[in-house]
Amino acid sequence: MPSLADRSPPILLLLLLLLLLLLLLFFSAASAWKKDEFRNCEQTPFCKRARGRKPHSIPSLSAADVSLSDGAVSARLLPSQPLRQATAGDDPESDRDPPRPLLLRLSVYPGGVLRLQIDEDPSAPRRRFQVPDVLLPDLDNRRLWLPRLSSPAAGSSSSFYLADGFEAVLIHDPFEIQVRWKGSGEPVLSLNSHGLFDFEQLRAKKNDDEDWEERFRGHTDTRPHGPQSISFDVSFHSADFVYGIPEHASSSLSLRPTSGPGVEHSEPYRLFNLDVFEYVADSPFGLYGAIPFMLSHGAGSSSGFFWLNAAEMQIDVLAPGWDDPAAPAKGRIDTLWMSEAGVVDAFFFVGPEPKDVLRQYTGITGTPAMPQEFAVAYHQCRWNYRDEQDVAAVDAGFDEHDIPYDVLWLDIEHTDGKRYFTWDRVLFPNPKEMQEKLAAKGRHMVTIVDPHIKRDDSFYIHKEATERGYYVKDATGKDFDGWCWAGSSSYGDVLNPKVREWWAEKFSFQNYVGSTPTLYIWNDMNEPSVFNIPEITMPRDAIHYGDVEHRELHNAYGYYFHMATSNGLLKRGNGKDRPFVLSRAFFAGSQRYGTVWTGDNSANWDQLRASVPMILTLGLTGLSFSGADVGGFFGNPEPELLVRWYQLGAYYPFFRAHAHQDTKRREPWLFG
Ligand code: NBV
Repeated sequence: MPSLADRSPPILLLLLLLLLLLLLLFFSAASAWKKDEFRNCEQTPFCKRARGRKPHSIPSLSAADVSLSDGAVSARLLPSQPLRQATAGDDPESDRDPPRPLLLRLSVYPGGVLRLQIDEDPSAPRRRFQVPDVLLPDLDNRRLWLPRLSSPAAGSSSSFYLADGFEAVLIHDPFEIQVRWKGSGEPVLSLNSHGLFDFEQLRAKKNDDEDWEERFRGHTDTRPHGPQSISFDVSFHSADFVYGIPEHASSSLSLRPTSGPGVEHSEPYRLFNLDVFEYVADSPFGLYGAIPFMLSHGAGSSSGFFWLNAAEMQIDVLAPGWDDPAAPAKGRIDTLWMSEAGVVDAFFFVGPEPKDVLRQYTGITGTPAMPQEFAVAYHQCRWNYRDEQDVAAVDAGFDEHDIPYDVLWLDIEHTDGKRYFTWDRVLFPNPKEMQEKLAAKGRHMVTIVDPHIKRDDSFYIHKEATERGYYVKDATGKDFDGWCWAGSSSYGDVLNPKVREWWAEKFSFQNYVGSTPTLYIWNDMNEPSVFNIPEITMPRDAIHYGDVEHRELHNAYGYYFHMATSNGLLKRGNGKDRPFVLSRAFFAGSQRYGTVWTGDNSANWDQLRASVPMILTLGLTGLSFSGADVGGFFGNPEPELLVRWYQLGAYYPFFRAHAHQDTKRREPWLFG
């Protein structure tokens, strides 16, 4: 019979294994980022399909009827050869009707900007969404009139003037766009050099059995208009690094490859505005904002590419050799851009210096709003300063300890039951006096105004929005009703200019009772965040103004909300007072409306580190006024971390300490 001693090693091993299991369980519960709550590329059919394609493996398109019209280049894109029959094993959605021609237009703007637009022809069953209000309103007037198109004798391409030293070329078959140095002919940027351009045209269902619905975590996206994605490759020539496309958390400023040799497994960079609980410090997963603008830099020059499209986007940075492992390209970075919907409205920026790329990008989307002087100083925030006594004590604490600060913030608990624009009457009975006391010392206050509106018939904002039909609709046409801080809530349809005007009015001193001229605004949860829907956001089949589907607009919802708020503050001050509005969600152009921050980070060293490339990336993509929560939002920083975070935060353009309501108080003097 084996003795106990003989049996003890397996028992010990078992105990050890059990311990390991418990530890694993503990750590997976402690790191709260719930990866499974968000779709990955494999679970996103348009992304999976586009990512699975090999270079030049899909039927190519060629440019026909290339001509100059109205000072721009126009052409039709047609299949190069008759379409092959869809073969068994192909993805079902490639079983398409013979395509209608696509309409292509190339136009030029001063300073080295080429614009490429590709859309369906007017016979398409529906108009695809083209994001309005992002490009500067005078852009059309600034377009250069192209006098001439040059074609070589064989007629295989057409080239035209782009900027001094640069030309643009449309190669006809298969169609490809190139931006080149004029003298040497060296390419700077190109699109479709690898034959990955694909445009799913809108069509009727083949038969009633065809299933267009998509399911994720128990929710069905009805997808009434079917597949409509667009994808293509973009190459940055003379490039050693690429940057940009916020927002994701990363320890690296340059974008690491996400596919190709040497990349084990990675998701593409995802641009889909999301409220991500306890995000991790290094991941290509999407966060609160999206700017589909990438910059390249190399020994020779810098260049940039921007795709104005607000639908979910996924972008791969391809490692050298992705196309041909035997001959990895040197000094060129290839990328793959994939979007669920919309049109091609893309801009190429020739550089050649980094500052030129920025000038070209902000030349079309706008430069940052000039901040208020107080806004570049130190801000003190916490979820939540409890009541007026708490506010007075914190304010006095700064004076007692001789620590400079300029702005005190109030989070959601200051309201009457999360009805924004109201005050909790017990905790904040005298909001005006409270602000005036701060103002007497030259200080300001910021209150939070989120986009979810409490569905409460006695709340006048809800009543007005309901009566006027100002809410986003669900797929059945009823006011969309989702769950957020206020409980059952609806969301203003800020794509509608009338709704934005109505919203802006809410900030007048008369409407926002208890507000004073030294009170400014914070927009949170504007991705928009909806707690009871998968991925914590609005369903893609919700309907906006002009029959636009939420999927087409998603990444710009927060932008419009920020815009409406910012315009509200402008109006309130009769245009004389510069607005200050902090927003969590953002899109290209948000720089014109105010400040952004990197959302709910955590009190650890990795997140302190990640804040630097995150903020620099925002700066590189036009949003120079940004910051991260000093101290870390979740968790309690040890004194050393907090001190270091203050030292770093002093150099953030936007410098605000902030903390979750479950954390210990951490006004700076509490740390000895
Ligand atoms: O309004 C409460 C918080 C706010 O403090 C934070 O800064 C936002 O990013 N808000 C998110 C909602 C709760 C997050 C757990």
